[in-house]
Amino acid sequence: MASRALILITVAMTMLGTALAASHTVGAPDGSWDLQTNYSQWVSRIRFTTGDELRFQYSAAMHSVVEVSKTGYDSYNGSSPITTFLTGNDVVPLATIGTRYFICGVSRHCDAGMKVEVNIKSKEVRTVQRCRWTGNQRRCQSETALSSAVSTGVDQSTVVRLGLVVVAAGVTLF
Ligand SMILES: *[C@@H]1O[C@H](CO)[C@@H](O)[C@H](O)[C@H]1NC(C)=O
Ligand SMILES: *[C@@H]1O[C@H](CO)[C@@H](O)[C@H](O)[C@H]1NC(C)=O
Ligand SMILES: [Cu+2]
Repeated sequence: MASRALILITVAMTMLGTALAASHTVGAPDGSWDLQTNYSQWVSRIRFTTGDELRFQYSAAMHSVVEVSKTGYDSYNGSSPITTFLTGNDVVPLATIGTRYFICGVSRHCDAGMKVEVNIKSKEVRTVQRCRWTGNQRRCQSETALSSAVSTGVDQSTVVRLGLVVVAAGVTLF
């Protein structure tokens, strides 16, 4: 019985990881990668976690995407790019924790606001278990939530919450 429980948990974790990786179209839904969108406002509404991806959608004739260092970002300088994207439908996987910086490579577009700074946090799976006795049966409910390791210690786990219910009838599964 113990090994069956273990398999159940493993499957649940894998599904969580896949199902909750998000694709963030930059600027969406109100804007896109353009000269109008306020990107600091856009990022403030989103939680970026490892495994997510950014998608830049724009007219390739009008704009580009240049990933730069913080120095390049702060000085609107794309002359030492980390990566340059030009297709108009560029996907950037966010594989690791950290801050990444993107600007438009077209002259003066960065100064005009086409710059976005993305802070990628870790994906942390937390399982909370509650058990209750009814007669001689023990029922356990296990809730798995995704949260992010936030340096301030503030719990912001409510963004995505999946309830996983495992009922153990008469046996202790966990
Ligand atoms: C973008 O939005 C932020 C936060 O709402 C605001 O402080 C800032 O002034 C805006 N920037 C521009 C260029 O409108
Ligand atoms: C941009 O950065 C490069 C080095 O990365 C530097 O040589 C160049 O002078 C910078 N341009 C401006 C306008 O600051
Ligand atoms: Cu541009």
